[in-house]
Amino acid sequence: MQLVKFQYNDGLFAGVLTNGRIHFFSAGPVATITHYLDSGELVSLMKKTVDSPTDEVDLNDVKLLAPIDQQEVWAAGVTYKRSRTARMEESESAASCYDRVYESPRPEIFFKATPSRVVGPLNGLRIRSDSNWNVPEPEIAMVINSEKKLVGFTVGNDMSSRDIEGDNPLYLPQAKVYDQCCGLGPAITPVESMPSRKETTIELSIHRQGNEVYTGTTDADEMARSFEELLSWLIRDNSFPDGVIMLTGTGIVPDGNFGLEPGDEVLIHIAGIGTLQNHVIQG
Ligand code: DO4
Ligand code: MG
Repeated sequence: MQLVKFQYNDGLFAGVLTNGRIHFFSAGPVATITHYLDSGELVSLMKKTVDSPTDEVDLNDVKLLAPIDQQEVWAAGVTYKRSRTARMEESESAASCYDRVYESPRPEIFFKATPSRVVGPLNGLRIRSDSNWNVPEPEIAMVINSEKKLVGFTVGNDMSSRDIEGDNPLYLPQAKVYDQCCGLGPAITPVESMPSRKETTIELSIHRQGNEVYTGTTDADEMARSFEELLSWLIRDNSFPDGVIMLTGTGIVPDGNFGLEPGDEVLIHIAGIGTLQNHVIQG
C-alpha cells in the first residue's frame, strides 16, 4: 500500500495505491496528503480506505503527481563513499572539505527545493542553461511530518550541475537549486512497509535515443549514516510546519565526463517504492 497524489480527468486527488488500483480516500475526494502524513495513523487510515467501499480507479487511467504539498525539500550530501570520491575528483580546491564532511559528526545538509521547483513522474527535469556537465542523483527521500517524525519514503532525483559545483563549493546552491531541479515520486511507501537497508536497492539507468547509455546500482546499506541521524541534524533548531522531505545523498555518480543531454530518459528504481521516470530538458 502506498500513498499517491494524482490527476484524474480534471481533478487533483490523493489516494491509496495497491495492486495497480488507486482507492480514493474514504473521507471523500481530497487533493492533499499532509493531513494523512500528520495523522499519526497513516497505515491504518490507508487500510481503512482500501477496505471500505470507496471509489477506485486503475493506475493506468491517472497521471501521478509528485507526492508533495507545501513541504520544503532539503538534502544531505556526501553520505556514500562514491559521492565523496566523485566530489574530490571534480573539485581540487574543495577536496579536503568533501573528505572531512564524510567523516565528521555533522553531515552536509543543504536546502534543495520549494514545491514549485519539484517535478513528478514523466515530467521534464531541467539542466541549467549555463552548465555543460549535469548528472541525476538517485536518492532515497525521507518523508517527514510536521511533528518531525519519519513516516515514509519516496524516490528523489537531486539534479546537479557538476561543473558549477566543481568550480567553487560556494556555488553549490546554484548547482542544486533552480526551476525543475528535483524529481519526486511515484508514491510514498510508509516506513513500516520498507525492506531492510540491504534490500533497499537503488538503480539508475539513463536512455538516449532508445539506447541505455548508463546504468548503476547501490543499496541503502552503503550509506555511511542512518536515516535517524540525518533527520536529527535536519530538525535541530528548525521547524517544519508543513513537514519536510529530505533526500539522503547519492551512492551512484557516473564516471568521468558522462553528462546528461536534453531528451535523455532517467529512470530511478528503489526497491519497496518503485520507479521514477523523467526526461531531461535544457533551460
Ligand atoms: O556536496 C555536494 C553535494 C553532495 C550531494 O548532493 C550528494 O552526495 O548526494
Ligand atoms: Mg545529492
